[in-house]
Amino acid sequence: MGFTCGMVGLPNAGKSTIFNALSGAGARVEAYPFCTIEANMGTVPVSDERLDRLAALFPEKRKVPTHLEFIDIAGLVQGASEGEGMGNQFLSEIRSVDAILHVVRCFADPNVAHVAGDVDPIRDIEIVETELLLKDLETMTRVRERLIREAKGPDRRAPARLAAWERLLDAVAEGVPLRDQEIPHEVEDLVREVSPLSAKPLIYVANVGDSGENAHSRRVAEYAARTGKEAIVIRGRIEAEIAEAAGSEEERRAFLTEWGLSESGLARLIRAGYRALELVTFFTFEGPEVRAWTVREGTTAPRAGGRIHSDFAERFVLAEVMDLDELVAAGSEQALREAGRITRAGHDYLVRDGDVIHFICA
Ligand SMILES: Nc1nc2c(ncn2[C@@H]2O[C@H](COP(=O)(O)OP(=O)(O)OP(=O)(O)O)[C@@H](O)[C@H]2O)c(=O)[nH]1
Ligand SMILES: [Mg+2]
Repeated sequence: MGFTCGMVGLPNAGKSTIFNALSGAGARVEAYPFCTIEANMGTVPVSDERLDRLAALFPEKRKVPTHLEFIDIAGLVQGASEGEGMGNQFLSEIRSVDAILHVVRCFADPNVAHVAGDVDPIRDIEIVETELLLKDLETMTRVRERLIREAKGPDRRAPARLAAWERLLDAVAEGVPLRDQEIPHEVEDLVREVSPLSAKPLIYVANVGDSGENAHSRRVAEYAARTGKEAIVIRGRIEAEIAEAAGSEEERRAFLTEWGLSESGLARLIRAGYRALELVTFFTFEGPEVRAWTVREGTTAPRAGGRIHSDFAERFVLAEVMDLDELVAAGSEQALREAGRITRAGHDYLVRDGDVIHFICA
């Protein structure tokens, strides 16, 4: 099970460009709208200096990073929820993603057409968000019909479910995304099952072009802050060019420095994705691999073990948990053990970001 971020935005916002930068997958980038017709999928290894430090203790082992998946979806236009543009098809493609990256055009370039005429990020955000809400409205209205039928049946809880659902639906109709609504417990499972688009965590990606932060991207940042979200500024084209040109990690760093960038926007984007999805990373050094893994915050030790091997969840006995910094400082597992700094954790232990875990199974 991976975690997937779906990229949405108007045509020519730079979704495929940023996707290319992320994945080096070489998705087609063109200066005319609707260049992306089929969704591109890419798996992006997440570089993490903690994994590097841990791997340095085990030079004989292979280093395996964790990864995030990205889906580059065709551009959305006004009326998409009714099938305009590439319409419904890609709205169904984002149904299955865990988080939405909303790429917003913040660069002016006369050579790159803008479907709405000029650069106006807030208007663009509102167009896209309206389409997502309209799609939810449609899906949720269908579910409401089912709930109406159920409310006439023998299930005594059904009328309360219907009432709760209708309250959510009414608010969506007024433009309130589900992520900003309190979800009544009667319909929590239903929201999970239906997975409405406006319930998914969302990050804005301001694509600023070559010269960095500008007035447009500042408006996006303000808008994001007002609505309790994050906005990441990315120089899409430069990052994509660097990703393509750099043969190695060192070369990539050198290019970034040359452009006056201390860190790639993509690294910041991945971290924002982790925050939005409330993900944590833990590490293992079983067998021939030193490895990073990703789970949701609040995952118990046996379930985290189940990520490695489905058996681990059932056969779980205990987890030996080490603090990565302490392990690196001690220099070896043995030294840490002698210092009495390995914690034995049971079934209820919730994995924390940065834990190094040795699973002991029956
Ligand atoms: N000047 C400039 N152009 C860019 C930048 N990012 C992307 N572009 C250009 O904008 C055009 C559209 O970029 P894409 O990445 O294909 O846009 P998209 O959002 O995937 O578009 P659709 O697939 O049609 O929805 C291409 O010509 C890109 O080279 C940028 O940072 N600066
Ligand atoms: Mg595209």
